[in-house]
Amino acid sequence: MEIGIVGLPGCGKTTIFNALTGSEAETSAYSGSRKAPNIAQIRVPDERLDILARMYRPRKTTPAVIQYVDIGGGLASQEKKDSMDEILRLLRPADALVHVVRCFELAGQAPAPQSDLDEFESELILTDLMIVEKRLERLEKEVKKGKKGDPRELELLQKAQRLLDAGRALRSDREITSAPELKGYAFLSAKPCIVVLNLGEDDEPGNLDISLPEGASAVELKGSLEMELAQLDEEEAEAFRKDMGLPEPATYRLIKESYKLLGLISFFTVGEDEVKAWTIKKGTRAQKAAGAIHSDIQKGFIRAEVVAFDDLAEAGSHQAAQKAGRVRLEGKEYAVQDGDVINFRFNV
Ligand SMILES: Nc1nc2c(ncn2[C@@H]2O[C@H](COP(=O)(O)OP(=O)(O)O)[C@@H](O)[C@H]2O)c(=O)[nH]1
Ligand SMILES: [Mg+2]
Repeated sequence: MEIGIVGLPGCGKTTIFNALTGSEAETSAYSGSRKAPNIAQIRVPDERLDILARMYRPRKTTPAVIQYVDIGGGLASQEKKDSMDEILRLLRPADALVHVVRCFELAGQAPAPQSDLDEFESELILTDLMIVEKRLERLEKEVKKGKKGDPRELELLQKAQRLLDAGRALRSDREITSAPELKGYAFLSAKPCIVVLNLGEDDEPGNLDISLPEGASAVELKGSLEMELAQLDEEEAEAFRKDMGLPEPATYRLIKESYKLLGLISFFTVGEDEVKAWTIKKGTRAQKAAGAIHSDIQKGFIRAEVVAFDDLAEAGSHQAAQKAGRVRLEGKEYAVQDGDVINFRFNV
């Protein structure tokens, strides 16, 4: 899973990137010249994985990972065409966007979160509209030349154009976001979006009255503070957090929110070799989930031996869970639940 960090220059993208990943990428109040994108992977924090690791003492514990990309720069209206292509190329693979909004004073400039938010949202919409219009033009020319094309694609693009023209993001239109015909376009406004309200150190959370874009959710963070904490070593950071009465890094909320927004869940595989978290879409069937591990397991699927994490943790061991009748055998159509600990039985 990959998440692109976007927002107006100076909103704190690189700061949030550092806070999330513990990196030390250079932040700047003057983001005139664009630098190479910052890319880093983080381990998805999950207490359940830690508990399983304590139970099984495996040689290796592997968490789910999320990749964050901080691309810098703006979008359509502020950038030359080639840099826009570059931004699109970098953002295209992203599964979701984190849209950072400045809520702190920067170099004497008072924050204007609502108008910044709206401005950047319009950038996303405008960028998509440009892509749609270019494509529709091409299709029309092709039709004139006698080529048929895909009528469904045309219909969907026309619908997208209507929405975008009306200033609406594509993300809340299910028909558009789920259409296989449009997947290749990777429309920015169709990606799930989390708004990060980047607060100053002294701001009280919960005081902003912001109307969010359609289909987006919001998380408040103190970017600079979280970045400093993320750059400390674990013990120091913990001591600081205790002092300030912060239960966990605020970035955890953002990561959890990303999971929820993307409709993702985790299941686990356990053993002496490895305890591992796997990321799948909610509702995935057992046989398909097996494919996340290996295509052979999916192909040769026989049964899934399943125990819910809570049952396993309560029983204390797999054996005890089995005795208590908590271990079930499920078939290929079973919808895997968040926290399932699974042993797949399969033929090779
Ligand atoms: N006071 C305060 N300053 C911040 C915060 N986040 C970023 N900044 C400052 O704002 C400027 C721009 O931040 P940066 O992360 O480089 O923004 P970017 O252009 O979106 O990548 C830098 O000078 C940061 O130190 C914050 O939460 N509080
Ligand atoms: Mg930056």
